[in-house]
Amino acid sequence: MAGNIASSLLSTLVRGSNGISCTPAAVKPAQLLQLYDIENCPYCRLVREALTELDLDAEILPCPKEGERFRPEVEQRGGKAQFPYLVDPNTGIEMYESLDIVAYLFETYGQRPLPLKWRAGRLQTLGSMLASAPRMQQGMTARPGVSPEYLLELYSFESSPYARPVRELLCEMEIAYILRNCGRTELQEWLLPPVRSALKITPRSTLENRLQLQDLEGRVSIPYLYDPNTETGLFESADILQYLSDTYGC
Ligand SMILES: N[C@@H](CCC(=O)N[C@@H](CS)C(=O)NCC(=O)O)C(=O)O
Repeated sequence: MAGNIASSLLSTLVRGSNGISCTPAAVKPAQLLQLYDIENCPYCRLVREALTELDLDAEILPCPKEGERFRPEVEQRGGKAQFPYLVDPNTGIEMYESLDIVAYLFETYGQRPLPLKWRAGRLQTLGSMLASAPRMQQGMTARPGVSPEYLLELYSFESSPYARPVRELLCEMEIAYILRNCGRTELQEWLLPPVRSALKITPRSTLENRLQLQDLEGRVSIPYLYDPNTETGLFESADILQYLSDTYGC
């Protein structure tokens, strides 16, 4: 597990502050956005970073290589197996191309100019490719798993080194989930949860998902998985990975 987190941390460091801090979108979609996604795909990462930065939730439909659960849907809807693929039931728009999707999200929901870093889109793609390298094949290829009846919910932010392995396993197992974004808006949130507890600091986030988690569990630590099928809520990436394998592995 230590090696797993170390290489995940390397991916996080490569992306600098991308996919961590957020300024919430001006408008929140009434219905969940749907993202057909491969976790370690550098293009998909860009879209998930934008989701964190805009504080937008989404239903993630994992499409790892050799996956049979959601891949065919993309081919039927858009005509080819290329990822990411965004479906927005609020506007009826469906689209390929990571940088077009990022621009669409900022325009439609952010309702603010596309930040400068996103205008240098090709540089972002290159940086994201470098961030994929340390994770190699993790989160890329399907492994057999059972499909839960109700959608799991993952409280996460894109560049969390602890949330990444959980998203990778969900992707490999082709388990669809609601991505509940929990980006950072407060300086104190950069302190790791154990340090916060030791110093008795409770950051006062205004983000809906962070407030919800604080109310639900009395603390905010990322990742947090809620499984409505078994009414189980879990912090700690290692425990979540074990739970997913035990509950939905074949
Ligand atoms: N220009 C596209 C490139 C997307 C792309 O090449 N995605 C790869 C995954 S990283 C893909 O769809 N490969 C086909 C496959 O996985 O079957 C974008 O920015 O979205």
